[in-house]
Parts: sequence; structure tokens; C-alpha cells
Amino acid sequence: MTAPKAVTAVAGTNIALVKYWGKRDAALNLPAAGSLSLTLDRLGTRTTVAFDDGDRDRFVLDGAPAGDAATARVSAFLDRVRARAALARRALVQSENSVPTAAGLASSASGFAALALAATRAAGLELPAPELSALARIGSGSAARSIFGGFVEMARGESADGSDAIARAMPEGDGWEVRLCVAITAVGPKAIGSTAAMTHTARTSPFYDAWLAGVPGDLAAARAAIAARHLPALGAVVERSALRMHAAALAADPAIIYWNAATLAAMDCVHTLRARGTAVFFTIDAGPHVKALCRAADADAVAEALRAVPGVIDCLVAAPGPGARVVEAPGR
Ligand code: 2P0
Repeated sequence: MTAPKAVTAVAGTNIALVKYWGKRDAALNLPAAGSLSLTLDRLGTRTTVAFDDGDRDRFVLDGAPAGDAATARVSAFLDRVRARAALARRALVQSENSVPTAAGLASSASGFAALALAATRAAGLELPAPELSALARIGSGSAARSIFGGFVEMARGESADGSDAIARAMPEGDGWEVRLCVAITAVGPKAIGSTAAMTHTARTSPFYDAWLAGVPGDLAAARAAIAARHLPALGAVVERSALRMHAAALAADPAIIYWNAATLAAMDCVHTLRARGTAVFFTIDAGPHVKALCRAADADAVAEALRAVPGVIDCLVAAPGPGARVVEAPGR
């Protein structure tokens, strides 16, 4: 028996500015359209993987053994790593999310990005970042983006095997001092997971095709706004992409409604701030929380205004952060 070699990796979550909502292949988890995001310096995951002589994979999440469904999802992901590395050993996976307890912000994006990096390194593989991104995508579509830092674009890809459905960093956005103010509007897990919600939207929403048809134009506009560092131009895309994604989900049958009263009040707060002259724009993911994009210089005032909204529990300010990285490994 050789001693298990533990590798620890960390990854920040990312917030999509042009949303991903729909798949063209469920088995390989290929997106139906591209997306574009900002990787954050907080709200991330730290994951340690050690392959050992256990008879099954074990997954410890935030200090406690994870449930069967989460463990099975991690184990299926490890099967792909084992197949690539010609490895049979099972693994102990320990993950910690740096999110406020029970805020419902735990992220599959940072989770599978950190797992992809830690597991491949622990298995003796050194994958180039694009390959790591394709691997992380199989765990969760948004995880492909958290391999990279800052502004990131995820490609839809054309190939059936998913080799070109990968993310890339957008260095033209590096150093742009923007912030995302995350207004937490509820505690507890979201009502319906994104995978199931996307599938249900694609099957039953009359707006799904219209949603998909708009994504390439939104991506082009977001790219141009980032290259020009034009926040109002980027913000216009950010709000319409989120609202059109939610419109498609709201029109599903039965409807998928992620918003609560505080979500709407926070959206209104953002519009009020904007009417008074602050460049601030909201986005909303598969949950009730509102994320406000603004300049770094305005972030404290935006966060303070959002904290004062009835039903908002707290508001965290996040900056652009780095991509997934190894923090502890044998011989380091
Ligand atoms: C995104 N969201 O682009 C979209 C926009 C939320 C709204 O949660 O099925 O968890 O694991 O590939 O990556 C992305 O969904 O979905 C997501 P799966 P994922 O961030």
C-alpha cells in the first residue's frame, strides 16, 4: 500500500453575465448556447482529493458526510478521472464552501472546478487548462468557466464529443475594477436545481427557442462592452440576459419561479440607484438572490442600499478573482 497523495485545490464561483440555460447533450453536459461570466474572489470551494485503498468513494462536505445523491455525482465524476489516468483506486474527497451557512449560495461551479483540478493532480495528471475546463463541464456546465479567472467566455462548441465546449479567459477584461454585490434574499437550498429546471424549460416553455436565439447577440454585445470597458453597455446585456432566461423559465409549464418578494424589491432598488445616476445592473441566477454589477468605487454604497431593502438578509461584495489553482500538493 502506498501512502495516499492528497492534493488540495481552490476555485472561486462565477456569476454568468450572459446566462447558460439549456443543454444540447445531457450525457456530456454540452450547453445549447455559449455563456460569459465573471469569476469571483470569494464564495468559492476548497477541495482535497486523495486516492486510497478504500472500497468506495467518500465525500465529506463542510465537515459532514455528504448525502447519497451528492456522493454519487462526485463518484461519477471521479470515474472519468480514473478512466483518463488508468487508475482503479477510490478516493476521499473533502470540500468546504466559503459561503455563509445555509445561504443557498453553495455553487456547483466552484465545486466541480476545484474537484476537477484536485482529482486530476491527485491521479497524476497535469491537464492543460482547456482540457480541465472540458472535464469540469461534465460535472457542471458553469464549472467549466471557474477554471479561469476574471471575465470568461464559455463556447457552445460544435463537436459531438464536447472537446470544443470549453471556456477561455478574456484577458481584455483584466484589471477592470468592477464588483458584484450579492444580495442574499433567503436561506436554504433553491426550489429546483438548475439541471432539472433547464430540462423542464426546454421541454415545456414556448419561450425557450426565443431565449436561445438571443444568446449569440448578447455574447457579441458583452464581448464588445468588456473590450471597451463600457459598464452601461455591459450592464444592459447583463439585465436582459437574466430577465430573458427567467422569462423562459417563468413560461415553463408548470412555471419555474425563483424569485421572492425581496428579489423584486432588490431589483427595484438597483433601478432606483440607476435612476439617481449610479451605473449598477442586476443579474439573478437559479435562485432568489440578486447580484448587482457596479464599479468598485460605487460598491460600498450599492451594498449599503441593498442591505436596507426589506427581506435582504445581507449583501456581500465580491471582486474579480483568479482561476482554479492548487494550494497544497506533495512536494510543493
Ligand atoms: C449560469 N446558472 O450560467 C446559469 C444561469 C444559473 C443561471 O446555475 O446542469 O449548475 O450542472 O450544467 O452549471 C448554471 O447551471 O448546471 C447555473 P448544470 P449549472 O451560471
